[in-house]
Amino acid sequence: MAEAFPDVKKIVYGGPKSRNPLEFKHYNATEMVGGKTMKDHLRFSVVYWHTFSNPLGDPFGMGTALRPWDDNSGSLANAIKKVKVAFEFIEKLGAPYYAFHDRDVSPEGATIQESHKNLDAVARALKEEQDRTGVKLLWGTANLFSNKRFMHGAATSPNLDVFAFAGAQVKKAMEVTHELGGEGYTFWGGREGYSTLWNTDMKRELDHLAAFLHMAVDYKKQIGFAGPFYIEPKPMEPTKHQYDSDAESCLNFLRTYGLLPYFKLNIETNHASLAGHEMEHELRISMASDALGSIDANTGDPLVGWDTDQFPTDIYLTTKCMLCILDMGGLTTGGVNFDAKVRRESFEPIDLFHAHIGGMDAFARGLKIAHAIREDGRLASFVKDRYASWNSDLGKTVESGKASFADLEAHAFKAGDVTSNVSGRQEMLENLVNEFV
Ligand code: XUL
Ligand code: CO
Repeated sequence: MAEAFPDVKKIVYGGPKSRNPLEFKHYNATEMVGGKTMKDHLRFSVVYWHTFSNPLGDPFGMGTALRPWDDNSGSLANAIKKVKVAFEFIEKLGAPYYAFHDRDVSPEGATIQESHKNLDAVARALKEEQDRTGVKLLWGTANLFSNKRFMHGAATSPNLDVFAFAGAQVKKAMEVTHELGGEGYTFWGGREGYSTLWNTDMKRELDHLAAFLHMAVDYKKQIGFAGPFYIEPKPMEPTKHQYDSDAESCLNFLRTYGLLPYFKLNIETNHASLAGHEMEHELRISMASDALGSIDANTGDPLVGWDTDQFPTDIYLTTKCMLCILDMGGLTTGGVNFDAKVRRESFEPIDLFHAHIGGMDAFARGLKIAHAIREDGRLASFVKDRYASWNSDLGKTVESGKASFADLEAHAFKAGDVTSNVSGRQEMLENLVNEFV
């Protein structure tokens, strides 16, 4: 088969002075940062859906993307042909991982049995290309939101037939993910939420979702799938309220239903901003429960109210992400997964390279800056010193859960009115970070 990107050679590291848009300026896969290669720190992943299957439509207009490899037949043969294109792209880019939904890679058949067969056929092609290139599967997932049968949700649908269909689909997607050596499996509740509470029994829907996820846990054990499950929070869109609204609501749900031991969170930047949080907030709150698994690296546009899934280019954003990731000791099964799409106006195949190169460079810079901030140590010591009063005997008693209100009262009576507050020094710390950016 002729190459899909004949004008693009393997993307190499050209260094910060390079003026070649098809070279990395900062991402140098084998360069060591703090005892680990950039490749191992960042674990970049390309998503199949936006990169190879998204025609770039928006609510006001049809797709604009030029994708010469797509004959728009929706046929199995075309899907298998596209696998080669995808791996040519990923290999030339030098990303070690990819991620997919079942329906991005293979077409839905007339029956679910036929859909399963289609997926098996494409999985064989994916396996061949994985073996040929060494590119690995970061995670798989099932698309439980595009087909009209999922109009009321999947695991939270009021219709048990839909719930069962979704179960059959996830079962198969888990099997295929496992066969392909996937390092994790993601649940994003595409339509698990509601549009109006007039027609919704919320408690029952949450119970159903938990039952569904428990079945997934049982099946994971049955087939010996060792990787973690990820839940990907998102507050809204397409429904007005999604049950997996943000990290805290996911953690509460998982704990309530005894699911937390089996799940970590996959945090996406644009979803965090739709939830009214900073990405860093979502990452830190996940880390507080030892539940940060992976990130969907993208960004929104503050002036456009929806999930625009743009490529991340903001160095402060990537620095904050990498500070969190380094603070937790690095990614293990997770990755920096570009759940991002080129703009509708960037319709040529080459734009896919520009977008990914920019995202990878932005994260490489974020990594280097975050590492330098940690090496410098001033930021961390400031935070540590800010809590110095807690190193007292009383502080230790409170933190060990042994103090009472009477102890606090005795302390307050003795200390009198508080004169010991010190400045939070926000501006000084912002300046300090700017020394490194
Ligand atoms: C949707 C989204 C999904 C998930 C996988 O906003 O982020 O693509 O990442 O289903
Ligand atoms: Co995502």
